[in-house]
Amino acid sequence: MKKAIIFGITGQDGSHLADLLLSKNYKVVGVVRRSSTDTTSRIRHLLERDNLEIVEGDITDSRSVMNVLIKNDDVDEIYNLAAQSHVGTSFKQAALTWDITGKGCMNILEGIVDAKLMHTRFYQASSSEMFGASYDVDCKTMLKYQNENTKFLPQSPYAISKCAAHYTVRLYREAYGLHASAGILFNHEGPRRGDNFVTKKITNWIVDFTTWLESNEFSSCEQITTSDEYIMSNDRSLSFPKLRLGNLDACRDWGYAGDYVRAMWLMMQQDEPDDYVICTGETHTIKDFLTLAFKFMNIDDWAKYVYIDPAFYRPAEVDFLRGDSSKARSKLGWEPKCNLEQLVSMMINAKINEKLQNHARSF
Ligand code: NDP
Ligand code: GDR
Repeated sequence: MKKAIIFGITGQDGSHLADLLLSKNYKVVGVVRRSSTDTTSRIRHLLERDNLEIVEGDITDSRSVMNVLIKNDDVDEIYNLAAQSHVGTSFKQAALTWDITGKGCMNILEGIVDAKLMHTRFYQASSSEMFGASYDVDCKTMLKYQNENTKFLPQSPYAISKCAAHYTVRLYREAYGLHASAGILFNHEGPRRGDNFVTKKITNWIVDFTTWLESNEFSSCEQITTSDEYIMSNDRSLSFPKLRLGNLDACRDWGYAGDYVRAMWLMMQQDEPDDYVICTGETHTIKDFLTLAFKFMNIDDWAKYVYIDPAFYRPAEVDFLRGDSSKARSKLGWEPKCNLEQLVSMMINAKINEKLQNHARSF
């Protein structure tokens, strides 16, 4: 039986990766940091599994990382998915982001070398944010894209930390001969996405708004009106806050998280370590995402329900991301299965089901 350690198992990707590895009969050790409240909601369905062990640890604390490695010196694969992963937050907590997202990776790699786990394979969660303001242009189609050869021009403390971790992986691979790979993953979402990322914010809001309309027996949008920041009944006795968002013009290459953890695992099965771009190859603006999501409510004019809040603008933005995953497709045989329409519908339906279950539990 293979053994894997997942740093970041309580996160979106960590939970999907745990599902995948357990389905492949791995023994999984999940590292969870101490918190005053429970953070295991995304892996609750796995907690009773015999092959899953949860241990306490924090990647900013090299001693705690070392303890996990020494106790599991028969580990085959280590996945570092732990990070302060919110780009906007990284501008407000830059040093913390550096400690976790940048130095945390080095703590694990140092631990692997010090504990002499030279047989162990290592995966680092690198990010398309590392490209920042940079892209290449296909001279035939004139389309912009990023692949493994595109230079990095990071636009946030998060992206700078990810670049540092990415270069550390390359250095430790070359200097110590480690089987260390980095997946340069473009945005990937799903029902388990954190609530303050833009796709989850939009899909959650749509379900909450629909519930508000239904609970007040508004059968059509003609029975409501809007003010600057609120949606209201025509007599103004009832109100619901508009969807508050920042920059709607940025382009992102969005895929489904469940597809992307398959790529992580495939990288770990290769004879040689390497870096791979993982993406769909399609790009859409936040406005496109809004159009698709509001279609679910049969609303065309989403702009009436959105309030642009400067608080959600970032000091620097990544305007355009569209990946080229040709290398992963040819070398790993990987391709995404879920398109953007399916992703939007999956996220909205999951939120509706979650609400229904919570409602049923309250009776
Ligand atoms: P999440 O924010 O959902 O999960 C982050 C995980 O890291 C959580 O389990 C969190 O624990 C854990 N963590 C944070 N700080 C520490 C720490 N000091 N010690 C140990 N664990 C810690 O991120 P995702 O699952 O979306 O992303 C996984 C990784 O992939 C991240 O590194 C992210 O930066 C990267 N990435 C993500 C992309 C995406 O689109 N999702 C795209 C490209 C890269 P807790 O539950 O306690 O907060
Ligand atoms: P991103 O994802 O920064 O690409 O990082 P996010 O969903 O936060 O932002 C995407 C784009 O939407 C714009 N935006 C808003 N974003 C948020 N969060 N909230 C808003 O209200 C809002 N309004 C507009 C943003 O400005 C941005 O342009 C994600 C994370 O998972 C990273 O960890 C990962 O590395 C990258 O994807 C690839």
